[in-house]
Amino acid sequence: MNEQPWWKRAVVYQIYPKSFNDTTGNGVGDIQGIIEKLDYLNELGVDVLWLTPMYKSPQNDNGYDISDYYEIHDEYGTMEDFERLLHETHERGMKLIMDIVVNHTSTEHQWFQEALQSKESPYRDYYIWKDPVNGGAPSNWKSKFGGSAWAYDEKTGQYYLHLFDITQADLNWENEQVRGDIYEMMRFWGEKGVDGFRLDVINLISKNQSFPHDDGSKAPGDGRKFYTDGPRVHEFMQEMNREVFQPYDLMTVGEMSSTTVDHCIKYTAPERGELSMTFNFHHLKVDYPGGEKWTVADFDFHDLKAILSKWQKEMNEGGGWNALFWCNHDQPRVLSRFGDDVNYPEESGKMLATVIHMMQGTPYIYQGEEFGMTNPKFDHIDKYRDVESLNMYEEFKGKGFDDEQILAVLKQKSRDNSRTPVQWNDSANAGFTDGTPWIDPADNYKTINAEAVMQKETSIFHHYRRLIELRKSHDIITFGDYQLLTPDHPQVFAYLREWNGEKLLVVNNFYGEDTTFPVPSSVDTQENTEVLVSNYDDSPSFRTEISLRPYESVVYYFP
Ligand code: TEU
Repeated sequence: MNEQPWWKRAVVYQIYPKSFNDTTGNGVGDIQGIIEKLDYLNELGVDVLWLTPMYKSPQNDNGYDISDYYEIHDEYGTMEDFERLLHETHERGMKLIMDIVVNHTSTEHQWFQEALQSKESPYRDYYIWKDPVNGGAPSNWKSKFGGSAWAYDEKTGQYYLHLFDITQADLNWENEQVRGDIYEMMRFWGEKGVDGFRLDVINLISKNQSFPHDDGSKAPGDGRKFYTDGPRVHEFMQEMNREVFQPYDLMTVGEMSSTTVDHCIKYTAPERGELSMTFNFHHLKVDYPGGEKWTVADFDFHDLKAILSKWQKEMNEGGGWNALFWCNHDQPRVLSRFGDDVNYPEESGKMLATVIHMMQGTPYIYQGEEFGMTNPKFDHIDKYRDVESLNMYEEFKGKGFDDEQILAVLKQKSRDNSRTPVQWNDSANAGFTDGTPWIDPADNYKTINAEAVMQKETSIFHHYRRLIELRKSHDIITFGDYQLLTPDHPQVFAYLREWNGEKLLVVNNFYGEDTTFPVPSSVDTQENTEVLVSNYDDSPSFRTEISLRPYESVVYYFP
């Protein structure tokens, strides 16, 4: 197994710099703030740090709108600061990957500014421009942040495409020069010594070149089928791999919007030379009834198990590789979403961690998840910052909803739920800043904070440490086959991992009531086996009928 790439055994930690740690007092996190916390991250035991975009940006989408790929955004620090961070990370034996956003640039990027000058500009074709159709937009596609995906430019009389915010113009990947410039930029970061990339919405870069109307009966104007995993996307990934990833030996993770298992196998099967691994979001849509995100809803437990299990099984069989995660900067906090952040924060936080960390793939931890950060439950629209949330607020106001109704949805679904400052200690502003934070911390920071959990041996933090250690000592966690044992149990998510004659039985109660799990007779096990990890200090030793307390989670290892 030693010929396996290093990142298969790795655990990644995601840093959202804006909310991580502020050392200048301007209310925004910075690079020096990350450096200060490297020892903490090292103690947690993670192998790789992923930084969301830190490039120069007008920050309309918190850095996913890049205006210069070669510069560090000044609120975060300088290029020298970045180089020091990279050095200090490497000194501690960790690696660092950058977030690369190349589906679009900010409209403030020089390429777009040049393109705006005239239709003849050499940069015009760097973006996607279309003439009006019947005096309106070229197609009915919608932006993912609300409204049309096309914006009209008065001066030149054409529309440009923006799948996200109006200030995020989609690049034209059909243009070879665009691709060449992007690869050159990526090599610049490769030369600096970064260890890999997380590639933002990379499966959207190849569009159906007729940009057709989407008449889909369920969601007219959705448009996704014309640009998701599009016609030339695998060709582009292979080109990028040859031009950049291979020469610098980079680890890469693609963020795949609305993708399929078949495509993700193609993106990640090693012999195809595309990416190391992929994020997909299907398991995080189990609280979108009928596909609708903007509604208050419980999650569908049956679907959650089915979807995660499908990806475990099919990616393994197809030779692909999953990135495993519950949360990121676009998702609500997992503890508030699939756990119980009021009655069982410790138990459910640990249980959720175990569920993901015992699966096949490379786990990602989102800042603060390791000690049980929750949604902030903001009760006023003034507290929200995210462009998507603010757009939705306006859209729903326009449809006649009142504040109370809209806030109930944002409280559950807003991306700001995971963007509040990391709660370092119980001092003012959770120890994140001496100034005024760009977004308020959740007010539970007095009790839920990194300092407190590090001192307590039985805390969620130490549970995460243990899970990370186990991945290093038990290859079955990384490589074993996967089988779901409880597709229909109303409360239990239990699965079996098998590898080289070893077995791992992972049993989790997803709810606040006691329950039992009768181990299927097909699972050939012996009594009194080792409990590898659990979330109660007196978890039962193995028997064929396992009783579980609220959110109880036990992992049995059969060598
Ligand atoms: O997100 C891509 C994406 O489509 C979603 O996760 C999106 O935020 C969600 O569907 C909205 O409900 C990536 C980045 O992670 C995100 O922060 C950026 O805003 C987006 O791309 C544009 O660059």
